[in-house]
Amino acid sequence: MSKVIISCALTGAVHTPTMSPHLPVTPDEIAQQAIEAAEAGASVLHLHARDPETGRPTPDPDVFMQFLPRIKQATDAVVNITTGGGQGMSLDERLAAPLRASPELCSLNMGSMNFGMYPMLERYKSFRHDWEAAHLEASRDWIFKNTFKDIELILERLGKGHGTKFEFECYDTAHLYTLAHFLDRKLVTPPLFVQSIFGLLGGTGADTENLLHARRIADKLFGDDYRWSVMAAGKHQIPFVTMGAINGANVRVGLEDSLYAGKGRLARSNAEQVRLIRSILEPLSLEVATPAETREILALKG
Ligand code: KMH
Ligand code: ZN
Repeated sequence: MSKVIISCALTGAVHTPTMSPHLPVTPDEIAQQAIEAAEAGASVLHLHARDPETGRPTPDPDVFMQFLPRIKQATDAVVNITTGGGQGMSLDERLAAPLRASPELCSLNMGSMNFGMYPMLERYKSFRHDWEAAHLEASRDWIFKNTFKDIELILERLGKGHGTKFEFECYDTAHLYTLAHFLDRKLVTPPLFVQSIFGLLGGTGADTENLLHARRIADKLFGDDYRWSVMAAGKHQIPFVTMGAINGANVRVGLEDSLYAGKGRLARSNAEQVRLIRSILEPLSLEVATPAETREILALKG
């Protein structure tokens, strides 16, 4: 059996500083936690940036550049920069940091969708920063825009232009068919790194049937031409990535996807979640891929 790639999504653009004191937001915190996550066994580090003062998601490439070189210098892990960015960011803004950094890997979201963060409002009485409640509330009327034209532009500018490969974010079976469309048109090159996402409001639900269905449809559409990975939101994270791994998937953890490391217990760091999933995978005889093995499995530019 092929080794399991552990991706770690460090901070994202969904959770806010009030929700956890352990969410890394400053460049120092992001660099430190990324390095620890790599030491714990994550061979892919998926990165967003935050305004250092307020913790608000930012697309500013200068902020990315405050932590990317430090991570690259201290680890051999594959850097994966978001092209999804965050709520309210234009496509040009979303692409600014990836185009500047020219990473081996970037996320690429395979369809436009609702992305519901507002239910989290009910869990908190007050917030440390003004932007936090507004950010969650605004998701009621936000469309996460990833049109065919947007996807093509990202493939053209980053894929063709920089040799970057992609973590194809598939929030539903429909997104697998969209990816197959781009494969038919030869705009993407195998092996495809397909990330199946479960449990986000607006995407497919965290039901085992959906996980198995995603696997069946991906097998049918891509055969040997894809490497599968699973991530799930909140309390579904560890159960779903474990089920995914047992069914042949790679795994993604990290505070972008869940703030927890057990029922009601906030993860103290991203590395804690990496260690947690490792402690589940290894007794199942699922070996963890090194960065070099990950580069080979995904055929990255290195
Ligand atoms: N936030 C996740 C559900 C991106 O950054 O482009 C997926 C993600 C998307 O990481
Ligand atoms: Zn992300």
